[in-house]
Amino acid sequence: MEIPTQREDIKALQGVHIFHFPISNCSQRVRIAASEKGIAWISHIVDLTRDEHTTPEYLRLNPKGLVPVLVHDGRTHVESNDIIKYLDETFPGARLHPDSAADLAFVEQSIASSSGAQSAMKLLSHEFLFKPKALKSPEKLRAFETTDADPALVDFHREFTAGKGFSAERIQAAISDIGDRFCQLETRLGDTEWLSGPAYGLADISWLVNAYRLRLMDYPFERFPRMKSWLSRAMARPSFKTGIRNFEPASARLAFAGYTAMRKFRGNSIRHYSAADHDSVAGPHR
Ligand SMILES: N[C@@H](CCC(=O)N[C@@H](CS)C(=O)NCC(=O)O)C(=O)O
Repeated sequence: MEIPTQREDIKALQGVHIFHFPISNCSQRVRIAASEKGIAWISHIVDLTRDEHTTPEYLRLNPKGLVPVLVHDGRTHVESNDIIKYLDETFPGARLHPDSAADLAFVEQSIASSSGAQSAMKLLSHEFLFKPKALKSPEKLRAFETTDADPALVDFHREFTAGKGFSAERIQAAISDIGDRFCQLETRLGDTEWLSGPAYGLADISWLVNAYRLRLMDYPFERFPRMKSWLSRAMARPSFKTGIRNFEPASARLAFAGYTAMRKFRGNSIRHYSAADHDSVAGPHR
């Protein structure tokens, strides 16, 4: 989605510029698409851990205070799933959309589903991976609340910080949301090699970043065997390395693995919540 640009410095940018954060799933989506298309781009890191996405300057680039943002020849585009479609339509290189009308309809629908999954993905990521680092101190939260950031973004961090994580009900609802969407993708993979159709494409890119994120949390992929095998195949592509791995600090991977192992040991990992969701029994310990 293109949005008007007020910043003269942005209007002056030529070529492809991506404003992103290394481990943000939405940023990963755009980097993978750029890599699959063979697009050369200029990187602008927006450090979410330092709240660089809520500075007045950044909010003049994206009033929602979110990454990623694509600037192409001075024009600003937001919403990662729209950006990957834009890159596919605008640039030569590999075609990331299928030929058949039926496949195209599925691609559209599954990309919309991936966009719809973002609130659940964000909640689960903060709860099961980012919590040790992302909980804001009361002072940092107060400072965040006084920015002009989108009220929904402020509410999210307020709820996360106030509860030192999310309630069991909120976690369970997010897991069910993802489970429902995964069921549909699992069915699709019974008919086609890739989510996009016979060839890897936009639907795969859009979901890969979510599936990979869930894998880091030790999501029970054995319940979705086709998704599990699809994820391994998608991760074997060079664009996974250039779009995700190369931007993932080893320290972050270690921290995620350590936190995930600790929650598993304590009996309140995503696996425990998912089992409760699956069996409709009482939830895990908090
Ligand atoms: N619908 C947007 C969602 C973007 C989004 O949620 N970005 C996250 C990172 S993945 C963000 O900027 N979060 C900032 C925060 O939570 O403070 C898109 O697909 O681009």
